[in-house]
Amino acid sequence: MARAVVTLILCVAFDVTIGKYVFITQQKTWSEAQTYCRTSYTDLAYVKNEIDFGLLLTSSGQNSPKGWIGLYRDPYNPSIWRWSGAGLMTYSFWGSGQPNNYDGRQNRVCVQDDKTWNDQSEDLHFHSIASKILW
Ligand SMILES: [Ca+2]
Repeated sequence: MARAVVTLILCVAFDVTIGKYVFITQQKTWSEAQTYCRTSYTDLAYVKNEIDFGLLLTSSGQNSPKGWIGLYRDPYNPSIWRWSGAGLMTYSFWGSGQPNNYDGRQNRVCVQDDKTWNDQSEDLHFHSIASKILW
């Protein structure tokens, strides 16, 4: 009986669809946004492919969902980008000339008005987009 329960729990845990994004209107730093998204939803937005990014772009119900996503520069290897809670970057949509690490302080990623990605300083305040895991 116990084994059946464990098996059932494992099956449920792997039956996860990440496809829902939530636009957070309150402006926060990247770290504040990460904490908020982890508390209220699942995490800052994770984008695994173009389909995900298309869903994200419609998350705000507006034309331009400018805000933080969960992508950050690896502190030990500046050429590597990681998703908050979701591993290495496998898809990106950088804007022209980005990521440029302007002033050597841009280690977090924000969706810009033109719907492309830009590395930004983590202490700036922007809207953000959360991922919400659907069961
Ligand atoms: Ca930049």
